[in-house]
Amino acid sequence: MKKGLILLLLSLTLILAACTDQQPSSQEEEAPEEAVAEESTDTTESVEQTAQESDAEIPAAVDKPLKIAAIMEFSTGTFASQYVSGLEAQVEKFGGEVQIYNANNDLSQMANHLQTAINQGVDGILIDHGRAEALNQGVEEALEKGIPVVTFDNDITVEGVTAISQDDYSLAWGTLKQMAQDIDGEGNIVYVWAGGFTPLERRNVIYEAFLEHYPNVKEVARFGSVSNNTALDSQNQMEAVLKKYPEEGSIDAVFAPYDEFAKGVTRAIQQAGRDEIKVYGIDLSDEDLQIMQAENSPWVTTAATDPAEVAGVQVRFLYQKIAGEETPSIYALDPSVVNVSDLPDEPVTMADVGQHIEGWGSPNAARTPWMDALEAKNGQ
Ligand code: SR1
Repeated sequence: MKKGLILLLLSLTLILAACTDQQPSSQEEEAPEEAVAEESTDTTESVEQTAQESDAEIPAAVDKPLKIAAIMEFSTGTFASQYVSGLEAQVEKFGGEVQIYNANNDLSQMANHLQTAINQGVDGILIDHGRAEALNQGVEEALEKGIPVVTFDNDITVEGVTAISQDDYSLAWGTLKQMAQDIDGEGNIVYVWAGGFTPLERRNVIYEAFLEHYPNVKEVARFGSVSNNTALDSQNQMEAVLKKYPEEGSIDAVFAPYDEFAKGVTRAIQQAGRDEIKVYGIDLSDEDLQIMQAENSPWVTTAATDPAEVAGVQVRFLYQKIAGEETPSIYALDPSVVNVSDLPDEPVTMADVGQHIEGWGSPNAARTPWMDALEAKNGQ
């Protein structure tokens, strides 16, 4: 390993240790390097179980049609739609019913939805995005009333909650590392980002470290907003940047750490005929694959997990909690880096991306043997 890379990894470790938006870990007392490593390894081992006994005894608490509430900050974009499909598929396999509450980017509405779900006496609550300051109180109330909670992509730090993530630090580093190599450690880049969203805040920690490590990489423009049409907004904002930097070669790459950002900037670059600018994104969907695989697409790399799998893991942890099983405080899925150059010429979909990308997917995470029996009983 090169000396520079070792220094970067050391500085990333220090930054991660200081980062306050990470979920509390049961290994908090450990050295930071060990704690970070365990987030993606040891915890995985403890929760990944290959179901061998489909006739395992189903705990009585889950052996009935459960009512699950999914409290979402927003449901726009392909990541969110795949995530919702994943929630519905896993809950249905377990014979339950999930009600989706979409707050349309309004945190106080999200808190209201959480309250509604508690008042309705649901059996379990899933939270997607949102911020602790808006939701902590409701989460505490849910736990007091015996309703288990599993969160995804937020900074809630209430004891008893399992918080899952896509390991945003690895996502960001995976795609930025590829960018650094492609531009040979120097060049002008554009950064698309919006604050206030836990995964984007975490990805930004890595971006800041990346800039420090590569002093010859210069950020020439930054913009970003999350709205009901993030891709279109990003497209418009990128068009303005391209007008400001009209000469070929004045921009080398764009870091767009959310696929709705990446879709928008890719369209702006294509429409301006500036295909020399490469896009490095995060997330993956059928639509993203189509955009990335188009001829001469500027979007060359993305780092991602499968959103449907994220949802499946979250639902399974919730059912484990309802069944009275131990679940970890934190769990991070392992992302993969997807380079267009790794894909064949034929169109690839989410269903077969695993055939081309090593390590893609973790379908057995948070799976207990009785889950097979429960799925079989519900005809799945
Ligand atoms: C506005 S936050 C968008 C991110 O949430 C999920 O973590 C997806 O990865 C997406 O990039």
